[in-house]
Amino acid sequence: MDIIAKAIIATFVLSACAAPSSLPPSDARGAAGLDGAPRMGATKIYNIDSATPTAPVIETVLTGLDNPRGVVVLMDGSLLVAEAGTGYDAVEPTNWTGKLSHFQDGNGDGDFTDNGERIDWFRHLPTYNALQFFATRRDEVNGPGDLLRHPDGRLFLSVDAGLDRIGLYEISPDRRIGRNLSPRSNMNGLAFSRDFSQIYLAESTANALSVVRIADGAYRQIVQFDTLANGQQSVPAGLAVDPRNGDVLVALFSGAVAVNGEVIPFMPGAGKIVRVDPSTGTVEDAVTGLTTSIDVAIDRAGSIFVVEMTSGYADLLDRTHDLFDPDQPALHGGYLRYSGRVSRYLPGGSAPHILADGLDMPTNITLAPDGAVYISTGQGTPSRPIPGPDGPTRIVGKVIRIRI
Ligand SMILES: [Ca+2]
Ligand SMILES: [Ca+2]
Ligand SMILES: [Ca+2]
Repeated sequence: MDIIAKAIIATFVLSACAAPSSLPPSDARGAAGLDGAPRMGATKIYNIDSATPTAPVIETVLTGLDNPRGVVVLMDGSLLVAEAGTGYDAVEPTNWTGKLSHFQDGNGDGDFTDNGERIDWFRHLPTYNALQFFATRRDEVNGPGDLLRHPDGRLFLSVDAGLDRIGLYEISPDRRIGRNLSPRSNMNGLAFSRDFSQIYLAESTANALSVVRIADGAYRQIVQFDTLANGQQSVPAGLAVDPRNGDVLVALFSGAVAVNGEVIPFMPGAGKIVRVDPSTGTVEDAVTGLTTSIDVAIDRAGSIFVVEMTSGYADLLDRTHDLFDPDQPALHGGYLRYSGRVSRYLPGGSAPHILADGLDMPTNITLAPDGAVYISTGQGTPSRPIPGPDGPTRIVGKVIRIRI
């Protein structure tokens, strides 16, 4: 059994909020995309930046995964990918399905899906579904989460294994799981400080931004975020460090909110990206009006990339819903499927460029050394029937690459 299996312990992020009541889907971003087409549909590509001669190219480089989350792109172009697993919380740890794997494009065809291109480092990390643990009424899988690679070769992986079983694990280059640097509130987003001596933590349940020193594990909370405009919790979910000045950008997902006496999972438009000075804890808005903003990235020029997981909520589930029954009706399962998107905000405050729309529940963004953007998609119980853009389909975890 993995050391991690014995040691891990926590609570869930996005389910830090109360169980919402059943309501129809809503979409504050409107019923149509920028091209006037329905928001829910096949992945669409926009080119609304007149200075960019070509549209972004979107490719699926990995498919068939179980809740891909953190992605690290190595200098040779290979990928390290954390998967939160299927969410099936088996009694026997050897049946756990959280994973950390290395993918190499052995045949050079641009994807990582061919025979021999996957090497599993850890195949039995913890996994669970928040629907069953916390009666969130949403299909939300947790387990291995965000992933960082230090220049010295060490990996740092956050793991949420449910109720008081959380960790930020150090993994040596020869694949040994070592110290737990932060057995605290679940950490859905990680980022190194610019000198790689510290790791910033988006503590979703605690609504806090914190930092841990790698050398000795010293922990400091930088700021606990205020509630948002409608009184809901902020639910920090992802973060990134501005390479120009060391500020920390934090994606606030936003939590449940009561409207006219009814609790809804989130208020569309209430999510935002905030900029935090880590030395003072000062917080200011960077991008507002977002819906379920789940991750953020920033490049050396100061362009901010934002991932919004969904545009609305739909088909809340009973706690007893059998997520693993392949004959269940196609239900969204709490969040409107195929309505996530990735946007880029250039420095200077002009309108965002929508790089990809109609994505199925994206969760993580990684900027590669060559400027490509990798997005993890397909949050939820793998193979569960869901409504798709062309009729009923099933949940599939993928990593897509966007070349701008
Ligand atoms: Ca290949
Ligand atoms: Ca291939
Ligand atoms: Ca992330």
